[in-house]
Amino acid sequence: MSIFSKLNSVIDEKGAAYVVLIDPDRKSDDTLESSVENANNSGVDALFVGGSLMMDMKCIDRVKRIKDASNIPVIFFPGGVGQLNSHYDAMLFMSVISGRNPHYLIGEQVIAAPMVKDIGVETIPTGYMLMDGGAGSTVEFMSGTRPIPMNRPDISVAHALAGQYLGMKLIYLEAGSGAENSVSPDVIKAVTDALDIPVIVGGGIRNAETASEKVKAGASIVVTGTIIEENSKLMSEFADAVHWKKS
Ligand code: 1GP
Repeated sequence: MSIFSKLNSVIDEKGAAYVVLIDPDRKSDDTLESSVENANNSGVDALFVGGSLMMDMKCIDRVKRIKDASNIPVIFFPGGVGQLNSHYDAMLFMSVISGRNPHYLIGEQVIAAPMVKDIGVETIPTGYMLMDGGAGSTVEFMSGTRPIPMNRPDISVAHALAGQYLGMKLIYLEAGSGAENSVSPDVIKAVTDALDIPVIVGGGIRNAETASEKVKAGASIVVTGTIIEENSKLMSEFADAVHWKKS
């Protein structure tokens, strides 16, 4: 079964999937194995691995350590083609569709494509939409793109629909890591009402109540990163809040 099908079965069975983002940068070096073990035992459905900035050359080694410790899918969440390697179970093959920077719309993807074919990793076509989370995100700076204003659900819906019609299998609504404001329920509801494909929501989600608000508004996958770096014991609370369909 593909990783994408597995995610879809989780969404069907549990209402929504809970994903933890691990940044394979040096700041996570000492805690990698313990975070992954916590995720294995806390009802986390998958790990996203990636970050916008790598401050040393040990990314590949850390991804391998994550993969070795994990018994849930390890999915590449690319900050750039330089983080591609053969240790992932699948990758979000993303395009920053909220932006107008050709390099992040198609440039990085063209550089990556022959390597992706060589590695043979499963690709999940994903339309990535950067939303204005109020804090001026690293993604905004690194991608050289403007985020979509949070108070304009109509703009978000138009972008997300364009992604769906281009054949994307997932839409990612991203407020940016450490965002002051996570993606608003109004935007999530407008986008998920209009779309037939699952929507991922991440950025600035710091407690289980907020995670629950995202799934109630229509999110199919909720991602947390920063709060779990601060306190990995919260994973099971988040998993419980996101898995709203109880068997
Ligand atoms: C993943 O960028 C997010 O979409 C993670 O955001 O670090 O704020 O949880 P946080």
